[in-house]
Amino acid sequence: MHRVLITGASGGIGRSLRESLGGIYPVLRLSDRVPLAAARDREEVDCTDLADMAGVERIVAGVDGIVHLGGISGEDRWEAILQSNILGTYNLFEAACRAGVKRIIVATSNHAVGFYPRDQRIDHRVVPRPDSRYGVSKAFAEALASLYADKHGIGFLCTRIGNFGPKPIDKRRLSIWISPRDYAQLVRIGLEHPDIRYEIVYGVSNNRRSWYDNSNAERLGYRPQDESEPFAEAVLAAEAGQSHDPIAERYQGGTFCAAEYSALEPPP
Ligand code: 15L
Repeated sequence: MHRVLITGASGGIGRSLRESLGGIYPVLRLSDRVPLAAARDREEVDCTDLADMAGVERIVAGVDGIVHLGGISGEDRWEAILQSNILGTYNLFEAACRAGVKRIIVATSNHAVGFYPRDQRIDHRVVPRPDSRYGVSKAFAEALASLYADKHGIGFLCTRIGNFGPKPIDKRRLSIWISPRDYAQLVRIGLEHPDIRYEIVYGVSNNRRSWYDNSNAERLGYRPQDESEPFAEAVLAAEAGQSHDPIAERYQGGTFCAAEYSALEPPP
């Protein structure tokens, strides 16, 4: 890997990877639709909207691997999701294919499978159960990655990220938290592992309360360094006595499941 492109580089995960991957790969190309901090040594910076194919063709030129974080990172209007997450991801994979990019790490999300109940442990083989239009766009990204892997031979690591941050912020996040250094480790596996064709893994730390069987990530060499349990007592104490929406409580996607919910019977 000589030149690695990060899309969505101005977001929280992008800023963190800018630090942790800088110095590992000879050139980091950073792109976002909003302006980024000026390029430092061994960096290239570009301002591009992924919905603009000409701009996307420009940012993928000469790139060996991509970390695709770009797009809307939560629920939104369909029109916005369509432009940023659906069209933007299509443009990126198509342009990357034409440019001969070999590896793409996809930031998908726990919300691609958010309607699985919390009492069910799921692995990378379950069918998607999106909990939102946003979750549908992540399931779309996973399906599109599968197409470009099978038909065009690009290697994809789809990381279903739980919740990225310095520490878990509530009870639900105790089950899905991932620390910055654990996510950086997963991204490096995606870029450097010699045998990746199409893989789905969960982007979570070593959490005792996890809802995921992440054996596929372990098989690829992932050894998370962090866990949520040391934060549990403080997190649970802060939430004590709070009432929760029953749909949000029942399913892994939490409030994403409860938002706009109108079914008469809760799904299984
Ligand atoms: C996500 O996919 C979002 O990008 C992030 O903002 C959080 O909402 C996270 O999921 C979560 O489920 O906590």
